[in-house]
Parts: sequence; structure tokens; C-alpha cells
Amino acid sequence: MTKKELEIALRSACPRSVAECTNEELYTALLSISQQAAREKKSSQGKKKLYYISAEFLIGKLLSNNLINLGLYEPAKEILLENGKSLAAIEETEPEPSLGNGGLGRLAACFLDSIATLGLNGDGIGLNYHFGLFKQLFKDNKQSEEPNPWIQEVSWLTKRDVTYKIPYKNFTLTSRMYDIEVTGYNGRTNCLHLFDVETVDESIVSEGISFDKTDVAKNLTLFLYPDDSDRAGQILRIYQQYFMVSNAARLILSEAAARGSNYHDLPEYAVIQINDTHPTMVIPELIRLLITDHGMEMNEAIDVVSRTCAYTNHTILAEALETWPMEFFREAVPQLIPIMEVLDDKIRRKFDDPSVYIIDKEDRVHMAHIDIHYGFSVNGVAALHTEILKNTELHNFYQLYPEKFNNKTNGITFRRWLLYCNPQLTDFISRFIGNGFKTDASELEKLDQPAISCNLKHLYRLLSIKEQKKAELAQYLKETQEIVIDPDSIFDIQIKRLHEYKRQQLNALYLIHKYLEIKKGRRPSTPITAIFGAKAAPAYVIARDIIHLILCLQQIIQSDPEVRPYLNVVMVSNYNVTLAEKLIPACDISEQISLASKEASGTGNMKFMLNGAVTLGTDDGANVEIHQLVGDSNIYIFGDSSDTVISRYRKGDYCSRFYYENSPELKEAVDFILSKEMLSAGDAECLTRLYNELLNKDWFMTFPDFNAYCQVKEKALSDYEDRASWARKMLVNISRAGYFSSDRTINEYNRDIWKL
Ligand code: AZC
Repeated sequence: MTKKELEIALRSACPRSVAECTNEELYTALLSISQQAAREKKSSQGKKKLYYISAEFLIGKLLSNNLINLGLYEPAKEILLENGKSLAAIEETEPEPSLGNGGLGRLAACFLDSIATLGLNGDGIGLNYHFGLFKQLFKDNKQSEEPNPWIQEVSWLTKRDVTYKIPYKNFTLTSRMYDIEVTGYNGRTNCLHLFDVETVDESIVSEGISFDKTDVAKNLTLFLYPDDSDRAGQILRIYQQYFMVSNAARLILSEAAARGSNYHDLPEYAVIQINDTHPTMVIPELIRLLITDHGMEMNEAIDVVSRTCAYTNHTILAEALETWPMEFFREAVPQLIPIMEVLDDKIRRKFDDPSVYIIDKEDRVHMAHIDIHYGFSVNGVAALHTEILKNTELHNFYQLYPEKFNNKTNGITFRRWLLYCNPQLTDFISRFIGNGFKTDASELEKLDQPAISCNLKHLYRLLSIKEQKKAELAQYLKETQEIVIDPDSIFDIQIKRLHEYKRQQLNALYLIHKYLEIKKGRRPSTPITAIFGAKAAPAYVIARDIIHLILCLQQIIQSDPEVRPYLNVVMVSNYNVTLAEKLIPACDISEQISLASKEASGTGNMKFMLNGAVTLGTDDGANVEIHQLVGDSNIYIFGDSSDTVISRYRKGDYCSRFYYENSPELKEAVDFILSKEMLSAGDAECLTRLYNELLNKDWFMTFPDFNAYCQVKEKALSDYEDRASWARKMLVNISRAGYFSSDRTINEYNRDIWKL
């Protein structure tokens, strides 16, 4: 579509002239134009098709991204500008779909973008949560939760006439499929299929996010990860997961048949990527449907399904590896039990090792075990993570099936995380190396050449882009959250789910230490702004306490005139993709400080690097690969290695109090949690609980890494002062980020697993 054609299309889609339209009207018009253009790019189905099933798709706002991928972004911006309108203002009217929680969901979204960009035949399948993940508010320095409605009259969802009857023990639910078109960059259009239940009732939610967990027909697709701290909540997860995969299985079988499959040859027509264990029930469900609806014999059905399904592991945290009591299945989906018993029985006959059984002696079903035995591929999401799976966490399985294990280091789509969120940096790059990097990210390496890195004018241009993004962020936070930050300070940012293993508490302890240093007169030469963004799972008490600690610290520092000019701590509320798009380009120091061995990969680390932030982190997840790519002098690495950590867990003799007693700085920072300043800003119960947790347990070992963290952070802060040499570090980081394009990752999935 040319600019002229877009102008004509806009004129006919708008109720008035462009200049007279409201932003909402323009949003509606642009949405329908891009949906139309996307549909025209729907491409052939081919023979084999990928289905990426995931409980989360954290897709972010779609308008600008779709315009970019359709080649309509620049013309649309110009036409709007000529009529006194701004695309950015129009975007503000778009609600962000709230279909994900963290990295796993954002990864799924980046993958859909790359699959379509690379012209691959592959759709996503998930659930259409009406309220998604909760909306986070802060009250009295604490997190509170509200529903996050995002589906409006006008939306990217298209209602389809696909519906199925999904059977549960005591009732049947009728499903409905909705589609969101996913267009690649100059690529084809695929679909994200989101299943919903027709009887869902938003009005049953009250007092924040409470609702009757037993009324499944009304609550099934209200929330992503409904609170599972009680039995009803846990069974609700089974209802949700089964709904997702039973719909998926039916769709996959009917599409395969339409493409010519006779079911016996299903693996030639379909490949299913199981994104973490949430979609695991697709395995027994497909087996069941092949037997009951298509007359296949059990052994053959198991074989066919095993050659169709592949599994990705995203975590080694024990609490996230799902196991469900058999009685839950008995209550919700008893039809799967005979299948799961056969699957377990086959394993017991073959292997004399209870650690690989599917049903354990407490009658719990280990979901990951189903995936590993009855899928043809098991992959981790970064080199270190896959090694840990092979050597430690899943070692017994690796010995049984070494050929199934493979690594696929995560990636991010550069369309959203560079072209869209940082057009200034995109222009800077194109000016030197042309536009090839937009489709072949490895070309970014060309940026690291003496003509740029030895030319002060170019380096200062790079710094001035960062300054501009910092000023834009400051402006945005002021307008949207009444948060005031100094754009001339160093922006040090930690944004990710709140979890003890990610160690926001370590960062907070540093900031307490820094606050106390400034009180003693040791002031930093450049002021520091520490920014956090994180949601805590509603039932995760210590995570909520850590948010409380950070918010109290924010209040103390902001009301202290001695410290305020040198140090600022802010926590943005309701951290989401939209905020990430503003925070990441503005960042100087990227905090990636998980306990080594615990962060499977991380993908925020890649987005920051691509936008010229320097990583301050542990040798964990994909940080290890970033470290190898940029070299020691362009990254700040600290802390115990994953080997040390793993063997310390094994010995089981970790004692945080020992470190507390042997480091005066650490002791001072920890004690401050119960100081009179803190207690007057916050809630004694929360602060005491967190203090005790750290002193008596500290399961994620913040104390042993505290001194090293402080030291290396001081080094980063002082290196920042030499602006030219800092700009060179930025340049090296950007130039080495090409490896982390999700196009590279998806090419590897396709080459090794999907074979489309
Ligand atoms: C995340 C991992 O924590 C993160 O390290 C990884 O980069 C990301 O998946 C994508 O692979 N996991 C999750 O978001 N959620 C769960 C349940 O693991």
C-alpha cells in the first residue's frame, strides 16, 4: 500500500476528515485498515504446520507494531502529522492486551513475530483471558490488585465460527475461537488463536480480584494464573489448562485432516511446541481423541503423538515444575486418567527408576515427565540452562534420552525492541551500515569499526540519543504516574517479575547502603536513579514484602533533602510491555542479578543490550552468552558461579547469618530494614517478616554476593563518568546483540525441531 492508497483508505474508514477525527476514531480506522492489509497477506498453508501452545502471549499493543510490519508506519505517521494528529497520542488509546505475566509469555510473542517474518506456517494457541494478569496499584506502600480489562468494542480479536464441546466430569462447556492476526516484518500473516467460553461472566469479580472459584462456567477465562493458594484455585488451573489443550487438539486434528492427513501420518502434518508444562495435557488428550474419535489403537496413538510433540523447559525452580494430585484429575477430567495410567505403566515396565515415573508414590502426576517421555525434543532456553538440565535437574532423563535434549538460546524481535521503541537508534545504525540489519541482525557487527568507535562526534551522537530517550521517559513517567526523575542522572533499571531468585532484594540492600553512605557525606559524582518495575504474584507474601521495602525506601529517600539530589529510587506501577518499551531505551545500567543457576535465560537482558545499556549481572542464563560476546570490559559480572551455588545447595549448609556477622556494610544495610525511619514509613509486620527471612533463610543467597555486588556497581558508576569510553561499551553491546534476534532462535527451532 502506498501513502496515497493509505490516505484513500483512511478517508473511507473515518467518519469525518482525518483532521476532525478523535484519536479513538483514528485508532478504529487504522485498526481496520491494518487488519484488512494483514488478511491480504494470509499465505498458503503448505503441508506441515507448527502449533505453539502457551498459557501466555504477552503481545503488547499491536497498532504500531502491525503498521511497521506492514510497511505502513512511516506513511501513517506522515499523513497524521499533516493533519495535526500524532500516532503516539492515538496509541495511548489502545489498551495493552493483558495475556501474559513474564518472560515466557513475551518470548511466545516474539516467536510469533519471527515465525511470520520468516514465512513459516505456524499459529499460536492460548486462552482469551478477559482480565488477564491483574492490574497493579500501590496503596500505603503496598501492592494491591484490580482486574485489567482490555477487550473493548473495537479490538484486534476476530470472532470465528469455530466452537467445540469440551467435556468435564460434571458438565460440558462450549468454546469459541477468537483470532488475532500476526503479520511478520515484510512477511506472511499467521494467527494467534485464543479460546474462550461463551458463559464467562465478568460481573462475578468483586473486592479487587476475588471471585467464586468453583463456578467454572463463569470464571474459566477471567484471569491468567488465578490464585492457586487453595484447592479450588488449583483445580481451576486444571480446568483452564484442559480447556486450552482440548480445543487445541481438536483444532490441530481437524486442520491436519483438511490438509490431507489420515491421522496415522499426523507428524508429517503437524508439530506442537509445548511452552513449559501448562499445555502438557495436550499429550493425553490427543491420544484420547485419536482413539475415541478416529478409531486408532492405543499404542499407535501414543507413538503418533510422541512424534508430534516437543517440549520447552523455562525454569529449574522446583515450585514451578508442575505436579498435580491425581484426585484433581479425577474431579475435573477423569477421561484422561486411563490414558495417563497407561503412559505411566509403560515407563514403569521400561525403567527401574522411580525418579522418572509419571505418577509418584503420593499419587501426584509430574507434568514435565509426560513431556519428556512422550515428546521427541526437550530444549532449554540458554546454553547454561540446558547444561544444568542435562547435568543436574533432568540428569536421569538425559541418560535415558540424550538425543532428545537440545539448546535454543532465547531471542527477541528487533522490530518491537529496536525499530519501534528506538527509532533514533535505528536511524543512527542505518546511517553507518545500511538497512540490512533489519532482516539479518548479524549485520549489526559492522557497527564495531574504528571509523565509529574512534570518532568522538559519532560517540557523542550515540550518547545524545540515550539522553533523548531518558528525557522522553522522564516526561512519560511524570505525565502518567506523577513520578519525577532527573534525566541527567544515571538510570539503573531492574524490570522483571518479582521473585526472590531474581533478587530485587539485593538491589534494595545496595540502595540502602548507598543511602547510608550519602548520609555519611560520601556522595556520588553523578546522581543515580534506580528504577524498579515488578508485579508480585498475589499469594507470594515475601515478594509483596520486597515491594513494600522498595516503596518505603523510595518514600524515605524522596523526603530526605540531604540525599534526594544524589539518589532517587522509584518503582513504576503496573509494569507491562508498554512501559518496557519506554524504560529499556532509556537505560544506562541493566540489572540482571539473579542467583547464578536460577534464571533460565532472561530476555530483558537482551533488549537492554540492544538499546545500548551495559549489563551489571551474574554469570547466569543468557548473561553468560552476553558476557562471551562483549568480553570482560563491556559488562560488569559479579558473584558466585553457578557451580558454587549448586554445590552449596547440595551441601545444605548455607547460613546467611554468617555473612551478616562478617560484613559490617551488609549488617548495617540489613538492620536498616527495622530502623525507625523504615518502621515509620512502613508496616512492621511486613518488614520484620522480610528481615527474618533474610537473616534465617535467604534461600536465594543474596548475602554471599552482597559485597561483590556493591564493588562492581561502584566500578560501573565510576566508569560511567568517562563518557567516551562508556559510549564505546554501548557500541560494543549494540553490535554484538544480533545473536539475540528471535529470527536466529526460530531458524534453529525450525532446523532442529519443527522441520517445516
Ligand atoms: C521465564 C524464565 O524465568 C526466564 O529466564 C526466561 O527467559 C523466560 O521464561 C523465557 O524462556 N519463565 C517464566 O516466565 N515463567 C515460568 C513459569 O517459568
